[in-house]
Amino acid sequence: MSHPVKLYIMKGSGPCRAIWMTAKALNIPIEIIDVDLFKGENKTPEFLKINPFHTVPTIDDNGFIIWESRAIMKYFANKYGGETPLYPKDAKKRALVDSRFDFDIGKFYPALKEYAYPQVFHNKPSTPEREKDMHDALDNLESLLNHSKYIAGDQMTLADISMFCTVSFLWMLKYDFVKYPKIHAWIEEMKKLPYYKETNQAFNDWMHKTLNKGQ
Ligand SMILES: N[C@@H](CCC(=O)N[C@@H](CS)C(=O)NCC(=O)O)C(=O)O
Repeated sequence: MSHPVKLYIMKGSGPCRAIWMTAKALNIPIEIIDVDLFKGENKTPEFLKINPFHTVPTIDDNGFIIWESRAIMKYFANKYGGETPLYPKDAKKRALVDSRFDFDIGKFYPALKEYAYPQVFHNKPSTPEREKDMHDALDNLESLLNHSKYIAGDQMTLADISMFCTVSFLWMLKYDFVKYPKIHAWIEEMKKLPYYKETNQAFNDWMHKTLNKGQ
């Protein structure tokens, strides 16, 4: 008998939200196992046996274990998605989606990490160089959205979910997207997804708690 897919996640984390949103989008039966990084639950011998890299998200699909959110999202679509437009089978359409996934992990996320993490986690100001890299990545994203409603065409794909979860970390800085009207509109569109609220509640709660503390 097949069991629900076990998602080892910390609910507020970006990549964890991304795989949770994907599971919801594809109606995959799941069991959530909370892993609290602040309590070191990703470094216990039990968890290290599952994922020696000690990262979340990690999934266990009836004995098949894999980590790295983008690989998990693609696995979900390949295994459970059928003909889903979220990860099209057509080679060219899929290449576009993969290209956006790579832009997310290869350029946008590193710029965001350098720019935002020191401010959010260590209360350290940013530097002009980091700001420039962040703006450059945001300009790239805005230009994609100048050409189409979503980042890989006029239909939403898994790359939008992944990118949305990355970009939303900027809310922690009360980031003003006024310079980026297309990104702003796209964020508002993504928030309308029926599973947005449930899967992003913990992040939004954490953000409000953190921001209120700083006031
Ligand atoms: N590229 C990975 C990043 C995973 C990652 O770094 N997750 C963080 C939480 S957001 C984590 O588990 N950190 C704990 C650690 O690295 O020990 C993905 O997309 O899944």
